[in-house]
Amino acid sequence: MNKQTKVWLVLSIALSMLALSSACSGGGDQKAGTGNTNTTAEAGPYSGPTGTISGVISYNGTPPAPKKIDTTADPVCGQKNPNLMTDDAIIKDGKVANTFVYIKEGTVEGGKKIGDYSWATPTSEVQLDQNGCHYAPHVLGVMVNQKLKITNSDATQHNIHPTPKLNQEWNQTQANGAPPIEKAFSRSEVLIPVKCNQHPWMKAYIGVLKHPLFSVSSDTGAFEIKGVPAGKYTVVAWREGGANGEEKTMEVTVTANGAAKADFTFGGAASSSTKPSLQMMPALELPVMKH
Ligand SMILES: [Cu+2]
Repeated sequence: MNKQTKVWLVLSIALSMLALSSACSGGGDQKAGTGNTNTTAEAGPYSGPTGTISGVISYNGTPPAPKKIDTTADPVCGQKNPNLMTDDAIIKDGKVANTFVYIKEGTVEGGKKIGDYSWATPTSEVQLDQNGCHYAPHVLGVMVNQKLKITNSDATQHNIHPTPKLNQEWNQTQANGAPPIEKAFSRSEVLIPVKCNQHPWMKAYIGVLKHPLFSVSSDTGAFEIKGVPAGKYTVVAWREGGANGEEKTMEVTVTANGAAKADFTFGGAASSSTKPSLQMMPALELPVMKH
């Protein structure tokens, strides 16, 4: 048979396997990419020993260069920030800023799941500023129901528009001099893209979690997550890139008062996931189904 027929054959087998597997799992699996732990049993607040997870986010190879943004659509932006650059890849000396690192799931010493514990909503708010027609910070984390305070430091109007999949979508205009907008997200979701309806280049990402075990890498690529219950976890590092960002995963063990290391590297061979998926179909290995 010719190549095209082969591709279609493999594709249709893969599709029927997919249909089978979702029938087996009962369709209740929502964990893909959300960090949702779907808690069923509450273990209350955690009070045992903790440690830290820290590391550095590196980039292997030549990173994409920032590009100058054309701000002619709004002269106020150009006046305040004449050299506005894209901030999807802030990579300096091979170290990656704005990577969202978080504990996705895992087991606390003693056997309970991390998602079974409850965490108090911080009374402090997290700020998202619009300054120079640019969101600052570019990537941030909040806890479920924690207050997000959005400010406008520009002499122009912005329109903040998060586009979540699990939370309520909204968009709101914030004029020059308008008071802060206060919002919160009621469900965990990693991550929610935020855009500005006035300035198409403005983008931010908000990670929403039920626990405080997350961090964003700084300009040196460094991050630290404090107060992690002793246990064994899946730690995810997410950075902007492609349609939905890029993710790296690592199993990390945290001991009482211990300092666990988790260094992540993006770039290089990691770019293989950007190939069109159909191109990879003929080489697809069919999984063995377990029922
Ligand atoms: Cu704007």
